[in-house]
Amino acid sequence: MSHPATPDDLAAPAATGTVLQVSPLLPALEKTLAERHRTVRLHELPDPAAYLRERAGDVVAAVTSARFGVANSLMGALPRLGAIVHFGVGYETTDVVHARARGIDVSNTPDVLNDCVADLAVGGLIDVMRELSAADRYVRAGRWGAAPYPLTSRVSGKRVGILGLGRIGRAVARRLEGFGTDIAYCSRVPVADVPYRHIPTAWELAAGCDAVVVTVAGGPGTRGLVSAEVLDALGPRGFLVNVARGSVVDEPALVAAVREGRIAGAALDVFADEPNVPRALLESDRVLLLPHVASGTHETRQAMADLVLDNVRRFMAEGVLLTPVP
Ligand code: 8YV
Repeated sequence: MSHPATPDDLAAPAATGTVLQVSPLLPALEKTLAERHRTVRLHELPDPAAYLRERAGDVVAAVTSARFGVANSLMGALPRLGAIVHFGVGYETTDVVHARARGIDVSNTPDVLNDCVADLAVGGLIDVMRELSAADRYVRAGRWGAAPYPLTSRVSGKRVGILGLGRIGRAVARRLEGFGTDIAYCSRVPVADVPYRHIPTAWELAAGCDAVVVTVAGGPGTRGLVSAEVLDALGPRGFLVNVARGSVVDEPALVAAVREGRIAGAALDVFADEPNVPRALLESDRVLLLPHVASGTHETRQAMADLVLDNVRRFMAEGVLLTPVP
């Protein structure tokens, strides 16, 4: 949240220079960033290449979103760049290894979005199992009078698998405990101090569950983790929820599984090529389609914006980031 300058704000900055805004951000965040720091919005410049030719040496920090990241070529063009600050918990769009090799630190906005993303994952699970959106369409289409709505799948007491038990996965699990579900999870190594069953592979997780909720981080390490085989293991009575990244699911395989009824349904907040959604999914009543809105509440986006500003402030004042990526 924007606040008046304090003596801390006015302390001599460790990094004097320009903050380069690489992608569009929330208007209020853009405004505060520009009020507090010398900021250049690269994507709004008529000739970004000319700016980089002439002023690249001014830039000490870059602010971007999880969607856009910072390309290696841009890092290469900014000789004094010391920090990349992401709006969003995901940062797979920035090559962190490459950044570190150039002495550039990277931050994201962890934790502040856990609750909203988990709320939406559970909401999506209930929607797709109880067919809330489909039943709503049924009423609106005037079909209620003709025939009662078909029966749906019970949520409470079901076996739910969580793919990736990080901060968001745990928040999902905590909520699902309230539904008396039997919770298992799949992660590379077992997580200490959780009462849930660890399952070593995504295939085994899917095979033993009624629904799988994907919360694992995106990036090359998880690309296609939910494969055709995993979807078949989930089976015609199984549901998929994805609030992570579209890349984690083999989307053509998912489309085929939905079309052929080889899974019961899916709640999807993320897609392989956003904002493009495969036609077969648009035409299916078995899927809930959301436009990447899991963190999209006033409260959470404000908290994410605040954390971006705090990271920039800390870097400009002390040369270190507040929430560096692990
Ligand atoms: C945002 C997200 O929609 O945090 C993330 O990684 O995917 C979402 O919270 C995204 O950051 C906006 O770019």
